[in-house]
Amino acid sequence: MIKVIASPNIAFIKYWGKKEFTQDQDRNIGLNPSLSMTLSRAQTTVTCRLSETDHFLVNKAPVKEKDLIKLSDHIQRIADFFQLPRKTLHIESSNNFPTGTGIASSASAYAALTLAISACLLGKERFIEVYENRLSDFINLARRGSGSAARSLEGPFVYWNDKKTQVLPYQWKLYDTVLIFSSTEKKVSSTDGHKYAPLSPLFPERLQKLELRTQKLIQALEKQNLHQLGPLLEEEADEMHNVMRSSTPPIEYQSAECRQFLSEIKKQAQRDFYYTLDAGPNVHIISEKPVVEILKKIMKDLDISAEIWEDEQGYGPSWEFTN
Ligand code: 2P0
Repeated sequence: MIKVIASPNIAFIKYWGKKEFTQDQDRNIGLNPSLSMTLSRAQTTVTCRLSETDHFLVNKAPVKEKDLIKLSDHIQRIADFFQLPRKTLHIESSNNFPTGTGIASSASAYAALTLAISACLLGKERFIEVYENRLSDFINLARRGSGSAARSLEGPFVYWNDKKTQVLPYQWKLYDTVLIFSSTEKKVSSTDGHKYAPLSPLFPERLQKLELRTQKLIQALEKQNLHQLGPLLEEEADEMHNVMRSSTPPIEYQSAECRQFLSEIKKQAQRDFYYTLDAGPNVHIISEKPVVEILKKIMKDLDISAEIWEDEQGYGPSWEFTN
């Protein structure tokens, strides 16, 4: 049996809008390069072993129909890639963080699932050989399961362009404090959102601007300059949400409380924390020091509340074989 632990990542430059594809190997490639920070405290744990029949559990419950099809396809994809027979597997996946809440569970899930399924099909020796020499094979397989998973196999700062990822050579301890304003599942899935994004009139201009924004953001990471990084994070998150709002059909992921919180912190001229957002109403606050007490005070003054998840940068998955 193998046990794999992987963490989600928070995108600083977003993957929102993907290339059309005809072959599965070209699935889930962004229309622009993206860049993220891998987290560490939020974790998906996947165990996998050979079994007489397929048996899949997510957070201790049988997997839902649509996820079952996706997972079965992923096992077949991995078997095909390594030219191995598709075996039946017992897989259990669980998250230590609230699922479907804007902490990207599909990234950590498909990063962990890809490694765990591959280990079961390949066997220990071949798995280690591929992991050490051709990690990009696993990264590309994870990406075909869910695009953002390509950025969760390494850390902390991962640049993803087309079929390649690159870990940026910078060490900078950053916190991500997530304000979970809503834990209900989003009405429009990310996969549908990606399809609608290029239909926004803002999208062509966004693609033009992104290269410069990404360069500046990389410079900020290199210099460890939070006040250079922060405004770029916020510009990028706002732009993605404006693309969502103006796509066809339009999508509004932010809630009233989320907007209230954002407009309050935008008023503050001097701050040592900055926001970014995923495809949801929850706010990710990036800082160099813990800021949870400051955030609680702001929410108290606004008379709003949120569940808080405190996270920080991480270095990618860990795994162990057990008997
Ligand atoms: C990102 N998101 O870069 C962006 C920002 C959400 C907002 O990647 O269809 O779950 O599985 O490839 O990876 C969410 O999209 O979509 C996402 P699929 P995924 O993190």
